[in-house]
Amino acid sequence: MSARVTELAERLDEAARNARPIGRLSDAAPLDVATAYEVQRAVIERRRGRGERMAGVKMGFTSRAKMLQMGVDDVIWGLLTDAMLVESEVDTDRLIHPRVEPEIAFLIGREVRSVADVDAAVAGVAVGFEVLDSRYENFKFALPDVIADNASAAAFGVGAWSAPRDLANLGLVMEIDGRVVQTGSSAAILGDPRRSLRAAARLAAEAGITLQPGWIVLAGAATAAVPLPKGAHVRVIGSGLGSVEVTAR
Ligand code: OOG
Ligand code: MG
Repeated sequence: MSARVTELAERLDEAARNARPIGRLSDAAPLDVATAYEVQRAVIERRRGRGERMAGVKMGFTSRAKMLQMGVDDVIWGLLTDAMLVESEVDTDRLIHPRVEPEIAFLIGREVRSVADVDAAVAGVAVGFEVLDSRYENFKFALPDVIADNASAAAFGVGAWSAPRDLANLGLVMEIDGRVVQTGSSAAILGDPRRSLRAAARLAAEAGITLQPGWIVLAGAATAAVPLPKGAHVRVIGSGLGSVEVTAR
């Protein structure tokens, strides 16, 4: 690992740990996508060094709504650890400027040996949410910045798992304090969230990462993300998939 990758990973990791944003890396010096993914891996290695364990992967910018919101037009991915998985509460004091978005989640049931194998390896599907927290000032970044910043991953949660089923066109609703703030369809996620799952398997294979039993794959938000103020109660409902709730503390 180059000294630059180490240094950038340290800056991003410290920004997250102290909940203090930093300037965009790409403003200071050009950053290419490959180096950005090295930084992302180095950030995760630091977290693993503190005892966190890999819990899955997340896809980003798999819908037009997200690409338009953030001004980025490439699918990316990030890595999830067990420390990011929350049950009913998320602690926003530890975050900079959190946002929440609806997700479709896949549960991996057995080791994924190839991209062609990933559909059959799915043990469950669920509706989920993701709490994003860009480590960059004003939540503004270029593509390599957000890749290095682990695709803004901060926290996530999933509802009850259902048996694998067709997800091509599910209605998704996100409420905050009982008011609908976003509605969308799973079709917004690359036409079908399973395409996102396959993309995750492909990216994992390219990165030399094997999707493991018990890991979760977040397919990406079907809608734009919304700010998550302290005290907010969020509910995401997926038609036929039930719901998941979280309160921001
Ligand atoms: C990057 C994360 C994108 C998604 O579901 O598309 C993402 C961001 O919007 O800050 O998680
Ligand atoms: Mg997301």
